[in-house]
Amino acid sequence: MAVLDHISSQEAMALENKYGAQNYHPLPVVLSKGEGVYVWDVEGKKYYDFLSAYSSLNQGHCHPKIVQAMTDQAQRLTLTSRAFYNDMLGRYEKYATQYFGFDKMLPMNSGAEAVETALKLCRKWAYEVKGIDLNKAEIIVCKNNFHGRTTTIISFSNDPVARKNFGPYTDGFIKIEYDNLAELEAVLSTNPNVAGFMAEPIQGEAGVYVPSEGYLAKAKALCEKYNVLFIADEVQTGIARTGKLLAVDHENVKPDVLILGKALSGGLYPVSAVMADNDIMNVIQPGNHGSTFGGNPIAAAVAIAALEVVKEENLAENADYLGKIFRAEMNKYIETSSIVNLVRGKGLLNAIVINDDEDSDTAWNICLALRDNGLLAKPTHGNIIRFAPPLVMTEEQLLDCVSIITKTLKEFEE
Ligand code: IF1
Repeated sequence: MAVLDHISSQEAMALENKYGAQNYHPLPVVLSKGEGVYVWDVEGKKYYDFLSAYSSLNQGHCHPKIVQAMTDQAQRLTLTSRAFYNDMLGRYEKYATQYFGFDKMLPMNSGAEAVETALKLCRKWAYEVKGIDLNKAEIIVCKNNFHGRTTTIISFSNDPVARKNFGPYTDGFIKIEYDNLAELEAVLSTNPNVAGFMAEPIQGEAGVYVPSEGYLAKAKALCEKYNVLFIADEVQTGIARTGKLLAVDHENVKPDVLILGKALSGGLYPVSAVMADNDIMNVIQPGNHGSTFGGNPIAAAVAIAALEVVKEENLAENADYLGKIFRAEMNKYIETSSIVNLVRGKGLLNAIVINDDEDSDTAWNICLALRDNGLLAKPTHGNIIRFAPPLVMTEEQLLDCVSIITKTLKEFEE
């Protein structure tokens, strides 16, 4: 069998099970084509994509403008490394820093790499600008966080599956309750070695936890009061997903350090970035940090196109408008549902909580039934199902998805 001969779903899954590390438990569906809000499996069945690769495909699958930018660049210059300049990186950096309102950016590839970059930047700023004693810097993070899977990042995770048997762990992190300003101030007011506070503006993997109104603004104010950097991880909530360009925009908060990834490339290429103003970013000097592919010409071309699409197609406004319809329709269903307790979210980052134990397989079985009914989604933790369609969805398509979801949930009603 030639490597790229057509294969069935069963054959594709068998190959992954035999030759691939088993670091995931995917929903049993094998995709071979994506276009806009739709994906097709290898047998040709069509689905709505209601996960968007965890908010990476905000612009929809294979957006023609971004594909064109990628293929044009791929025939011109793909990679130079940072040993030399190229004609794309500076233009991308200018466009993206002005787009988000920062002096400088440090381009990376994955979200976790950008998080690691932000942590290193925060520590170096602490020693060279704030004046914290060397190797004493502490960074505050929130319990139930998800910031990636590197050894340092899982060192401050409280998810046993992400942490177990990966020690020894990286020091220098303090965990507090999410959405708890009193605890944040208690740590800030008693610990002079705090360099930064990093948080997701909405905790995605934890189950789409939207913090109290004003939490982000008050947290930023506390960071200013104690000369601590507020680091916003917008890898999942950014790029119009929650109904604003950034989730922090709902509270008009400018973080000291902004972390972006996923939909920064529209899901076509690994592109991430850290943004900050000069008084912070200028602590980084040649040789301090980087990556072979960081800021490569294809990443630059793809990210520019992906960001242009967000504005040209009013994706934030659309996410806000459709998100309100989605939650209103789901709340109508929940009034008479015995299987769903609540719906929560902002823009088109939402989740429903299933009326069953965390360790039950009801949410998983609901996602299998959704698949059979033509819609793909996946549980986050146990009894929570995240719903995050591409932001290019139309109202008609959204209402079609709502009817698929409610029809499927009714199959599980008592
Ligand atoms: C997987 C969920 C998990 C993120 C935030 C950094 C990163 C992520 C706020 C790291 C990545 C992805 C990872 C992906 C599934 C998804 C995810 F939260 F979105 F649902 F795992 F928890 N900050 N989130 O959400 O970015 O290195 O992955 O590019 O690991 O399967 P990355």
